[in-house]
Amino acid sequence: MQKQDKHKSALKEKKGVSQPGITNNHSISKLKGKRKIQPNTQDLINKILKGDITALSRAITLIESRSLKHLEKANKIINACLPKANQSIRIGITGVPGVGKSTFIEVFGKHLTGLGKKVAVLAIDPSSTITKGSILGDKTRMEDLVKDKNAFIRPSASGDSLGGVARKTRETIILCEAAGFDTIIIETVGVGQSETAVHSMVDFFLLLKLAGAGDELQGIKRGIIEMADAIVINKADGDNIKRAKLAQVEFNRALHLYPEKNSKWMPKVSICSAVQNEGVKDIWNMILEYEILTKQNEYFEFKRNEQNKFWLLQTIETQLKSDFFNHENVKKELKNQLKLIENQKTTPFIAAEILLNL
Ligand SMILES: Nc1nc2c(ncn2[C@@H]2O[C@H](COP(=O)(O)OP(=O)(O)OP(=O)(O)O)[C@@H](O)[C@H]2O)c(=O)[nH]1
Ligand SMILES: [Mg+2]
Repeated sequence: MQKQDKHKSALKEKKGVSQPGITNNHSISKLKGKRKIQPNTQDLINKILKGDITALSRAITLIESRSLKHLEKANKIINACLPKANQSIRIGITGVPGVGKSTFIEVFGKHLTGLGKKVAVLAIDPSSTITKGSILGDKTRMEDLVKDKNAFIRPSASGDSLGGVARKTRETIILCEAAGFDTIIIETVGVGQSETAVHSMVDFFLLLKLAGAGDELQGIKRGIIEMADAIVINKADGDNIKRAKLAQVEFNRALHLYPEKNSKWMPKVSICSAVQNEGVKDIWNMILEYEILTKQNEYFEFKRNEQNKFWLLQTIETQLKSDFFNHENVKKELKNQLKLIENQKTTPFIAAEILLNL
């Protein structure tokens, strides 16, 4: 673009002419009116407890906010919701990208709402901490479920760390339960530590798999098999059925090699086709079976208690860490100590001690 002569600029103003203040009363009252719409905490609580989805979404946004004021509000809401939470079954679903999680959840969720259940779908997406994207960005893959008035789908919260995202998800679970959602589904891609995070907040953990080339147990993390209450081989349709059945046999054999779980539940392997809606109902029946067994032997309560203890410790750890690193003196001295380490004038241990003593 050619450089404009500054005297010809359209932005030029005459000397001595200043902008008038805002004197438009209509605009002022409109602005004030908008401010009033800002949700009042008690109002939000009342509405959430009545199952109002808009209020629920707003409260979740407060949980996800970085503003201290919002977080204070969020904490009030969570506290008020806590007594109404807990009446649900929480199901974790994991599997590699493309295995069919979204497709499965859509069909599974529709089946549940068909049974009169209220289903909330949340996600933990470790990649979202980097890309700020989300697993459920593909809400379109859940077209029918999105439209269902008994379903609530919330894309993954983004944050700096998996721990932060996980905390927000746990708090979101509480709000959803208080709003009357009795089935909570938490989806995650099997990347990094996200499965462990999801495992520590659900009652039932389901691993979606594809039938491979007969070497099913290759390349699957041992830990994840130990966490799974069910392995479901998806895409068991067309030419794939035979392979899926073979994989089922092989996984079953492998699972029997693992020691009995504290829950006394023997993990099950089943096959399904999310696309053709085959075998999806059976998976719900399996989860019900699990619920009956573990409520009878009291493992269900026990596990939730253990999870709460775990999250208490986690929360303290996170809080201490953030308090420490946000401390003014620490911030200053940390730079100093890092320099000293760079110049080999101190050791990490001495530096740490100095910082911790601050
Ligand atoms: N043949 C067949 N295809 C399926 C089945 N389930 C899902 N698909 C297809 O597999 C592809 C991936 O499905 P998604 O549901 O998006 O998979 P996802 O696990 O949610 O993937 P990410 O969100 O990327 O982690 C889509 O093209 C689906 O249509 C199934 O049961 N059979
Ligand atoms: Mg998906």
